[in-house]
Amino acid sequence: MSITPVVLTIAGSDSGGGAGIEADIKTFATLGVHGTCAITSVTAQNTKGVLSIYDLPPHIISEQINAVCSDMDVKWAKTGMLSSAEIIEIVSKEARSNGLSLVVDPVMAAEAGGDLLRKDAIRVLKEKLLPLSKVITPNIYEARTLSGIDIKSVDDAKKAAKIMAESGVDVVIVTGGHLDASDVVYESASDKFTVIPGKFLEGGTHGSGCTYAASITAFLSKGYSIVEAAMLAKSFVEMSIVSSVKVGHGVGPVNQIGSTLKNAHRYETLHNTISAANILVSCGEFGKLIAEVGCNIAMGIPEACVVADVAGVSGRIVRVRGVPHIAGNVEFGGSNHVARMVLAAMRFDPSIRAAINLRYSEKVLRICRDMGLSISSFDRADEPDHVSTMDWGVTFAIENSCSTALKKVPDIIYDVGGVGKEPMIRLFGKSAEDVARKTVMIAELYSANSDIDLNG
Ligand code: PXL
Repeated sequence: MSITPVVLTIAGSDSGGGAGIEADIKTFATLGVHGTCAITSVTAQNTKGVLSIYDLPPHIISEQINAVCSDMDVKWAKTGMLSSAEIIEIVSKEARSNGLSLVVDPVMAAEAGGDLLRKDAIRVLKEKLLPLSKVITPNIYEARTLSGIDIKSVDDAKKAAKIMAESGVDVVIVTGGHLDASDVVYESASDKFTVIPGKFLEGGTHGSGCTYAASITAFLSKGYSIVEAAMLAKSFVEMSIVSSVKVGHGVGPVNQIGSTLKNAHRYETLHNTISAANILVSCGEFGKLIAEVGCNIAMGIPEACVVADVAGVSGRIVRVRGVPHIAGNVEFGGSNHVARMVLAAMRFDPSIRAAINLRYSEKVLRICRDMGLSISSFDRADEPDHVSTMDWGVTFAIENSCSTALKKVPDIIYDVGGVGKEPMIRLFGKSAEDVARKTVMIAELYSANSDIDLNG
């Protein structure tokens, strides 16, 4: 068993689940370290702002820190909201006595507004906590308060970092989310600056500062150097912003696990599609259902919105002397036509994530009907100019499949072709394996009922 680092966050709770302790613990879990916490204040908060704050008594904060540190081997800790001089004093004392290496996020205000640090506590923060800190991560407003420099450029951020380092902190990182998106890292021992460029991204930012400091703490606990940790933390925050969730009416919370989940979905989807392709080629009867243009089976990740989010067979499934063969590999972006059909179906029902195209015949349609599958169709003659046929055809067939406002994706959508266009049957389902299993049933019934062969 590998050793999981244990890290501690000493911070406030955000009832809205966006920032504070909640952001820190989600960050730690996503990055594979064990997160522990000492709660300093409870905030009643949502995406629109802070409604009220209740500070916990200092001895309870101290007992939480000692409970964790007396049992677990904690080296790195992170501080967030420390709202009063009294709290800063007790946290400084406990950090010192437990030998903690501190990453201090000098939190002063909430993203959506609301003071989180009393003005009279700033002096104590500078005098008691900063000298103990290994790393501090102020944004430009916090850096201005701590250094007296109004930051309008990277050069101003560098000047401010040097002034803040005079308090005894080893590394100052002025985060640039409110400037040009680049972070300035100042290592005081070597008097070295590193500027880490960034980009502004679409998405909610509530909790981005907490997530940044928590992720630096996690990376430092894993043994990365400070510049490596700062670069990794920056890209982690960027991914969390891109994946932010649309909840509430104010500033949307970042989503630390979004990108990890997307990767997990990609793995599951690829695996399912490979298994489906193998189910198909293990069925000899399936050869009879392969279209002239070949077949493809495709499946999208739950959040699919482009062809690259849909797995399919790069060279299609083809018939060689009557036997089905996988040509190419199952990969994301491997299918174009079937992927577009999947994307169109998912817009109506996100649970219908997979499809296959099959050789058209009246007999196959009849078997599908007898199996109780729902069927709809489109006519290429109705297709407007300058549209993707798959997108338009599937959308048309879904919209015309039932009269209710809530449209259901039919199991089967077919068209009888057009000039130079092969007629085709398309089967939809919740997963590629689901579609493959239904296809095998159709293929077996097709082979078993040669007497009702109309034109297939
Ligand atoms: O992002 C700073 C911050 C820290 N801690 C708590 C917060 C916030 C911002 O909203 O609520 C508890």
